[in-house]
Amino acid sequence: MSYVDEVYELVVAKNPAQPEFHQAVKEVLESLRVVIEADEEAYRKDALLERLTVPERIIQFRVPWVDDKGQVQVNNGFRVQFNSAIGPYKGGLRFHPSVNLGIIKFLGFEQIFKNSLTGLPIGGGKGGSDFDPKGKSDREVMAFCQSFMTELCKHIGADTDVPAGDIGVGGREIGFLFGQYKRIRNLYEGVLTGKGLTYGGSLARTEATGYGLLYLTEEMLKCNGKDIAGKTIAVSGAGNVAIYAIQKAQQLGAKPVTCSDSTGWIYDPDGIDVALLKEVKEVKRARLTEYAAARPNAQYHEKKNGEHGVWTIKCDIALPCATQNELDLEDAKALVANGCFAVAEGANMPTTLEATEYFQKNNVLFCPGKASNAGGVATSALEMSQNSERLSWTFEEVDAKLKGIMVNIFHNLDDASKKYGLAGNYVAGANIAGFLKVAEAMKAQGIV
Ligand code: NDP
Ligand code: 2IT
Repeated sequence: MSYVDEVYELVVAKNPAQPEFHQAVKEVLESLRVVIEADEEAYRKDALLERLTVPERIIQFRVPWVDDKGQVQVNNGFRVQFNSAIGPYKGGLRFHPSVNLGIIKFLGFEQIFKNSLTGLPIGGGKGGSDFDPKGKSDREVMAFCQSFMTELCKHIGADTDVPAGDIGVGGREIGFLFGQYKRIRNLYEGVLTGKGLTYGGSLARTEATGYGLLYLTEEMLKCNGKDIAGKTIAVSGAGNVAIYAIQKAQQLGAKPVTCSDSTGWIYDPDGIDVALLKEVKEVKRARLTEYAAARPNAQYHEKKNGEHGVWTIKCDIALPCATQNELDLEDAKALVANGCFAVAEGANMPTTLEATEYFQKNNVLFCPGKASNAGGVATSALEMSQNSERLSWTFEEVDAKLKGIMVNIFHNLDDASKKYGLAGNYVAGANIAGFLKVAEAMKAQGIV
């Protein structure tokens, strides 16, 4: 059996009931086949792939907190420190009821390659909890965050592991987490990114993932003889990534016409009203029904099981920005039938493996999240640089660096795909380019 297949079987056997982790590993290993098989014995002797797929450290802990009724609640907390070959662990925290160890491992594994692609010195990690911030008071969120950080602070630090936001973790949560870290450790350091601007945050970090997604999409289109201006875009999600993707798409002359949340979705044929969307989601933390109520031409659809939501709308470009496996084979078929020619992932692994294959077979330009959503973590690394030099850069400086990084990422994966005879396969290009740097660093550092 080939080394790649052997390691994949081992991962499945040793990590039972973690389907998202298996899926992420499968995608990466399939892409690496051409690289590994060219030098299989050396990789096997070093157990490079086994070391790559086993996290350096997993921290799992109890998070007890008291709700507004005086009831004690208990959640599970996780931090997976996956790979520190090229820098301190770096990656977000996700607070969502679906969070379990397998999901955090899939996200941490993806983060290794994403962070490598940014060209910046950051290793891969991820964490989170099955805590649901929805419907909780600010005091409850604070109580949870303080309890979560009381344990997490023993394992992180500006040069060790630097968490940030992800689903359910935004500016409010980062503030509470930072306050508790500083209080317990008595250290004012850049231990978290996505901080508020008054206490060490970077301008443009809030916008970075969505803006970066559009910078990369624009470059991918340009290199394939297409222009983003005038294109209709279907976007899913209505959170941090989706909102700023919609905003930048509009600035580039495109027309995003959809968004969605966990309970329903919007089709707004006039184009999404970003100011209204921000008011509903960022300020009121309300449902999209409030968006529809304020926009007479917008249609609101309740989310139903097995229904294909935003992907049934005719569009040129699709940007999935909500969550993993939200775009399946049926959705891919509907998009292709409607003339969609490009897909770039804002979320982490939103497209199933079958859907990805379908896009590739049908010549849809497809960019995987580990490349197209890397603008968030890249700007987090820029926040770390600013914290280290105790200076703040202007919005324009950070935004220009972000754009340069995204354009560079696209060319790196495009070049890697061509070098290995897989031109146009940006999934393979991203995985190979991300892997080579990490593998080189791991080899140089010996068996650790
Ligand atoms: P937010 O919490 O800000 O927003 C998430 C959005 O997706 C919300 O609209 C939410 O709905 C919706 N959503 C979440 N879970 C589901 C679900 N199971 N079904 C349907 N809709 C769902 O998170 P982000 O925007 O930060 O993250 C979105 C994606 O982007 C994630 O995959 C994340 O890992 C990825 N990502 C985020 C980065 C960042 O910097 N924030 C960087 C790179 C990737 P509702 O409003 O109802 O909660
Ligand atoms: O998935 C991701 O890249 C993030 N949630 C952002 C991580 C970070 O450290 O900014």
